[in-house]
Amino acid sequence: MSDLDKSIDGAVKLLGTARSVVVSTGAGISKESGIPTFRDAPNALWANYDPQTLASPEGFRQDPALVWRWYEDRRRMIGAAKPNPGHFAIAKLQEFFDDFVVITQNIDDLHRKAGSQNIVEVHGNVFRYKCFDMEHPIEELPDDDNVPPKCSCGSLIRPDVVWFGEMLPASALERSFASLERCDTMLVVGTSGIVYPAAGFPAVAKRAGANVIEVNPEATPITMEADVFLKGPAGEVLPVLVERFMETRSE
Ligand code: BJW
Repeated sequence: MSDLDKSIDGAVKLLGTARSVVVSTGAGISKESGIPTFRDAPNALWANYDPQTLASPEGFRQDPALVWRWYEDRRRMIGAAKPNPGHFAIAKLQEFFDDFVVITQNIDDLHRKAGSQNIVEVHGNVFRYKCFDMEHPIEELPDDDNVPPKCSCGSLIRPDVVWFGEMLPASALERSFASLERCDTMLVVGTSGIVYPAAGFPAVAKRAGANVIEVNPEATPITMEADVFLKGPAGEVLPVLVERFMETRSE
């Protein structure tokens, strides 16, 4: 039996006694859908730009057209992507628990497309828009030639995502902390664990007494606080984990 097999058995045991589960995901879960992670090598078109600068209010103020085009480009790529076996495994797992919440830092909508139901998007969604100055939600983009287009209030329109230095939506934070404080098992998938406050979510769950299972091909700052570390790509590890968990349920 390989080390990974043993660890998966350990994770299955934890899930076997779980009643309240939080799954917290980052860019790594969507990598096997063809969406580059945030800290991957940038694609050639944007190789000269730093995502940390583009994904910030300062970056937008400095060059709104550049940031708008970066998001248009990513939105097209994300729109063409499909959920992978990792997303589907998480959606399958929800069927076994009355209390099951997916907290995602991703803006790509792939958990919803895979069938997950109770999703908290802490960094927004790239398919929604709001205006920069007043945060008016924009239902339909105006049909004009402005780049970025303008809200009826005159402000520039931006994607409804959370940039560095911005507050996360209060309702998403409230739902996240409530679920983290009541869960007994947390699955952390595909996040580098360096962007706060999401990087602190496993510590919140641990303090509240939960077991933490991490899935990632690389160790992260979260690995130290994880009870079980499943080293590998989510699209391979999660289907095996969920399959074995389901076998124990039918025994
Ligand atoms: C696989 C895989 C496979 C690969 N399977 N896995 C406390 C301390 C220090 C700083 C701060 C702090 N609190 C707040 C801050 C400031 C800042 C912050 O955290 N900075 C750090 C960089 C130090 N945080 C904020 O500004 C947040 N706002 C906030 O807290 O407001 C209050 C406040 C403000 C200012 C000061 C203090 C308080 C907002 C953060 C918003 C982040 N926004 C972005 C962009 C969203 C829109 C967009 O996508 O364009 O969110 S940045 C980017 O990082 C994106 C991601 O959601 C986020 C996290 O990235 P993630 O998901 O972890 O991806 P990667 O690429 O980093 O890692 C991928 C992982 O997958 C790796 O581990 C791989 O190994 C793994 N992987 N293949 C599984 N197949």
